[in-house]
Amino acid sequence: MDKVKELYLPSDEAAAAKAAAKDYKSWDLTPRQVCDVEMLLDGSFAPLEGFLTEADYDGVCASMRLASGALWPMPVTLDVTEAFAGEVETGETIALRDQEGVLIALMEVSDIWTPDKSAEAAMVFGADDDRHPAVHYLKYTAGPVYLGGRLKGIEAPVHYDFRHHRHTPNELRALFDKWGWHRVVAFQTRNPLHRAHMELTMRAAQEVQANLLIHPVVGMTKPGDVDHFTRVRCYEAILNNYPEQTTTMSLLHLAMRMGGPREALWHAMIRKNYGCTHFIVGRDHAGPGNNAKGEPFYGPYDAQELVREHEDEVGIKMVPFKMMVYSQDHAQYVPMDEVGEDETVLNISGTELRRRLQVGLDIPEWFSPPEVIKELRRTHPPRHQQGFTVFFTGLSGSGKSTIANALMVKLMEMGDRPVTLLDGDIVRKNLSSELTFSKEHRDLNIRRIGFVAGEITKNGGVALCAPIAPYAATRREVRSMIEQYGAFCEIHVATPLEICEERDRKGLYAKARAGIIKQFTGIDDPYEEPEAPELKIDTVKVSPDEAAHQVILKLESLGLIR
Ligand code: PPS
Repeated sequence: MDKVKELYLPSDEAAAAKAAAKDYKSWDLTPRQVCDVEMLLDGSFAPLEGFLTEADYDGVCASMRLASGALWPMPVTLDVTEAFAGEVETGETIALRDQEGVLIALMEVSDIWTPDKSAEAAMVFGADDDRHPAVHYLKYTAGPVYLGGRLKGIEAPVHYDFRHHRHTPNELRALFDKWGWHRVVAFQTRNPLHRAHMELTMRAAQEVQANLLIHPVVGMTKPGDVDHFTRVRCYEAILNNYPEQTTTMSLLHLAMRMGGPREALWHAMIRKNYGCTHFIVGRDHAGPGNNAKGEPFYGPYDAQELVREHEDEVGIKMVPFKMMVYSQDHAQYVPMDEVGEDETVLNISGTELRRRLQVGLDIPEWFSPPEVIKELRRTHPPRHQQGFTVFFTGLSGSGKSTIANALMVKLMEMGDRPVTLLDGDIVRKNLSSELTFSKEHRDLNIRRIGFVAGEITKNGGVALCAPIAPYAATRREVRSMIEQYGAFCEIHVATPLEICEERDRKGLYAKARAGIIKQFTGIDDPYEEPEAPELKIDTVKVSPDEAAHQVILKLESLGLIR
C-alpha cells in the first residue's frame, strides 16, 4: 500500500536542526496544538504540510477548500499571544516545543494574521454561540493571532500510555498490508462501546465485507467525557467479543472540535490517511449538544449528508447508520427505522447511564457487557464512594473552623473516606505563609486551597476547607476546578459581623478597629456573601454540633454519604 507523506526530518538532519534551534524563538504548544502537530507530522492530516496559511484559512472557512483547491474542512491553525506574534517576523523559523520544553518541530512562519473569530465560528461551526465547545475554545482559550507555515518534524510527542495501541498512518497501513486487510471500515468514537455500538460496528463490517478498525480518539474530546484511560480499558475488555481476526483497535491522538458535519468529513479524510476504505457515520456524528436556545446545533443526519457529498473526492466510502435501539421483543439491537410499530424498544441515554453509575444502580446486560460496566464502575464509583469538598466561607470568627472540626470528627467516625481539614489558619501557616491579606494574595491563597482540595477530591478523599474566601468570583473558580473531580458543597457560615466582633475570640477585631491590623475582612475589607450556597448556617441559632449535623444531612441529601 502507498504511504502518506510524513513531515519528520531524517535523523541526521533532525540532529543538526535541533542544535540550530537553540537560537530560535520558541513557542510552547498548548495541549490541543501538541495533538495537531503530531497529526500534521505523521501524515494524519495529509495533504497539510503545516499550519494553515492565511489564504488556506480563508478558503477552508468559506468553502472547505485550501488555496490549491484541495478539500479540507477544518481550520488547523497555530494560535499564539499578541506578545509572541509581535516578536516574530514572516520568513523566520521558530521552534515548537511541548509543555516540558522538548523540541517537536520547526516552523517556517509564512503568515501572521489576526483572524475574525466570530466570522470563523459562524462559517466553520455554523453558529457564533459560546455553548458550542469549539466556539468557546476559539474565543476564550485560543490566542488572538494565527501563525501559518510549513513544519519540519524533529521528534514525535512521547506517549507513555497504551503504546502498543498507538500507530501512525503508515504503521497502520503496513499492518493492514501484512494482515491482507484490503477493505477496512473505521469506527470513530469518544465513548465507551456498549452493545449498541458493538452491534452497529459488526453490522457495518458485514454489510461492506470489510475488516473493522475501532479508532477511538484519545487526544482531546468533549469536556466531561469518560477519560481515555478508562475507555481504552473498556475497549480492551470487549475486543475479544468480535469474531476472531476481524477487528483491531488503534488510538487516535486527535483533538476533536465537536464540529458536527465538517468534523465528520474531517474524520473521514483522516481515516483515509490511515488506509481505511470505509468510514461509519452515525446519528449526530461529533455533535456538540444544544445551542443557547436549547436546540441541537446540527440536524441528526447533516453529517451523513456532507460526507456523502464528498466521499468520491475523498476516496473513502461512508457507511451510514441510524441510531440502534434494543428491541425487547426480538432481544436484539435494530436500527431505529426498522422497529415495528408495536415493538417495545429499550434505551439507556448517556445521562441515565451516568445517573445509574452515580447511584450504584443496576446496568442491564442488554445494554452493556458486564466487563465494560466493571471498568466504568472502577473509575466512576457511586457518589457515596467518590471524593468531595466541603467549602466553608464566612467572616473571621464566624465559627467556620469549629464547625469544620466537628464535621471532620463525625466523618472520621463513619470511616468511609480519608478526611483532610484545610483550615484558614493552618493553610496560612503551612501553604501560604508568605502571603498578605491583599486581594491578590487572598485569591492566590484560595486557589492554592482549591488546588489541594481538588487533588484530594480526585483521589477519593474528603477535603474540608475553612478559609474566609471573601470573593465570589474566586469561590466560583475553585468550584469549577473541583467539580471536574467530584462534588463541591459550599457552606456559608453566616454569622453577622456584630456577633463575630462581639465574640472576638482572637482579639483581632479590636486590633482592626484600632487600626493596628489593616485590610481586615468586614472592617476595612469586603466580604461578598454567597448567592446560592448549598447550605447557609446561622450560628446564632444553632450550636457547632447542630451545625455540623446540618452539614451531614446536606451531604446525605446530595448522595455523598449514606
Ligand atoms: S482569606 O481571605 O480567605 O485568604 O483569609 P484566611 O486565610 O481564611 O484568613 C485566615 C485567618 O487570618 C486571620 N487574619 C485576617 N483575616 C481577615 N483579614 C485580615 N486582615 C486578617 N489578618 C489576620 C483571621 O483570624 C483568619 O482566621 P479565621 O479562622 O477566619 O478567623
